[in-house]
Amino acid sequence: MRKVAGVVGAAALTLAAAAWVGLPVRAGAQGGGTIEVEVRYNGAPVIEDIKVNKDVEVCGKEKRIDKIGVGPNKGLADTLAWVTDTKGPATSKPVTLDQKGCEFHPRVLPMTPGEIDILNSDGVLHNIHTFSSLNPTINKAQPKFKKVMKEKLEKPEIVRVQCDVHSWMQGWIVVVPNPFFGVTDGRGVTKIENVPPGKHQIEVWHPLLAKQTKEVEVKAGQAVKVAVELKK
Ligand SMILES: [Cu+2]
Repeated sequence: MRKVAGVVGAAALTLAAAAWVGLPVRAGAQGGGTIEVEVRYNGAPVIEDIKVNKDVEVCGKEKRIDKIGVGPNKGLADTLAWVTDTKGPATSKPVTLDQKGCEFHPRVLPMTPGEIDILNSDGVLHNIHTFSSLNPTINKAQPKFKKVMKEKLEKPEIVRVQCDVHSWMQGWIVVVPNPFFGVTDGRGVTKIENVPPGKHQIEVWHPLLAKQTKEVEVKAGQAVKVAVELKK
C-alpha cells in the first residue's frame, strides 16, 4: 500500500509542478493502454545441439539452440507481437543487437525504422549478414577489435540475420512502423504498452511458425489480455 501511495503522490507532484510552471498536462503515456499477450505452443520444443569447431574458447564447445523455445505452461519464447494498424513515433532508446557467446542477443529484435548498433562483445571475428528485400543488405566483417558497428534499417520488414563465420548464429530483426511491440519471454508472455485506445489488430509472429492476427480493444489506462496459440 505504501508503494502505491508513493506512486500516486509522485504523480500528483508532477501534475502540481506542471500546473505551477504553466505547462500543459499531456495525456502522454498515461493516455494509452496495455496489451498483455500470452503465446502458447502445443507441440514439443525444437532444440538443436551443435558441436562447435571454431573459437571454442569464446563460443564454448557446444551450443544449444532453442529453435522453438517452449517454457512452463507451454509458453512460447522469442515471439513478436505488434500492433499492425497504427503508425507511431520511433522509440527513443538505442537499438542494439549483441553478438555474445557466439549467439545473437536478442534472437528476435523488433525496432522502429532507424539506427541499430551491432555489438561484438566476444572479441572474435564475426560477419553479420542480413537477408532482406526492402532494406539494403548488410554483409560486413566485424573484427575482434571493432566493438560497435552502426547500421540503418529504414523500411519495415522482417530481416533474417546470420553470421557467416559461425553457421549456427541466426537471428531476426523486425522493423516495425510503430513502437507498439513486445517479444515474449521464456514463459511466453509480453506486454505492449502505451497503445492508443481503440480497436486494433495485432500480429503474433514466431520465425518458424505460422503467424496469427487478433482483434483487440484497448482502453486508456487499462490492460487487456490476449491469448494466442501458434501452430506450424
Ligand atoms: Cu560469428
